[in-house]
Amino acid sequence: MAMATMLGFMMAIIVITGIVGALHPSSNVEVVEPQTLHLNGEFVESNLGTAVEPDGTVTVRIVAQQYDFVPRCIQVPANTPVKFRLTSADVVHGFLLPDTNVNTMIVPGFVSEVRTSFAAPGEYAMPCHEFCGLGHHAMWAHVSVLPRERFANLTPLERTSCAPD
Ligand SMILES: [Cu+2]
Repeated sequence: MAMATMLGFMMAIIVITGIVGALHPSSNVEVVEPQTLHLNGEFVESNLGTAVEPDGTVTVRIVAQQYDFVPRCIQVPANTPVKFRLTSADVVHGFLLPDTNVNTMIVPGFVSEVRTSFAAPGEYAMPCHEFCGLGHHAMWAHVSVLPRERFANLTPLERTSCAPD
C-alpha cells in the first residue's frame, strides 16, 4: 500500500509538472519559414544587422548558416538595451558572447531572442558553439560595442559592417 501511494505521488508530480511546463514554455516560441527567409519577412538581407528603435533601444537581426553569420560583424552602443533576434537558414547553430548572458541555440524554423546590455565598450568574439558541419570551427563573427556618442554618428550601413576606423 505504501508503495502504491508513493508511485501515485510520483506519477502525480510528473503529470502536474508536465502540464505546467506545457502551459508556460521556458522561452519565446516564435516560428519562421527557413526556406523563404531571404525572400520575405523580417530576415531579408536588407533588414539584417543593427536597427535603432524609436525608443532608442537597439535590435540586431542575424541569420546563421553554414558557415557564417550574416552579417559577420555588428556594432552596438554601450549602456543601451540590445535585443538579438536570430534564426538559422539550414541546421542548428549556436550564438555565444563570452562573459555576457548571451548564449542560445539557433534552430531552423524558430526565432531565438536574447536581451542584454553591454556595460562598457569593447570587442566580443561570437563563435558558433553548436557543431554544424565541417566548417564549424571557422564560423566566427564579432560584436563591437561602441560608446553611445560614437554609435550615434554611424550610418545604418556602418552599424552593420564594422568598417575600420
Ligand atoms: Cu557551427
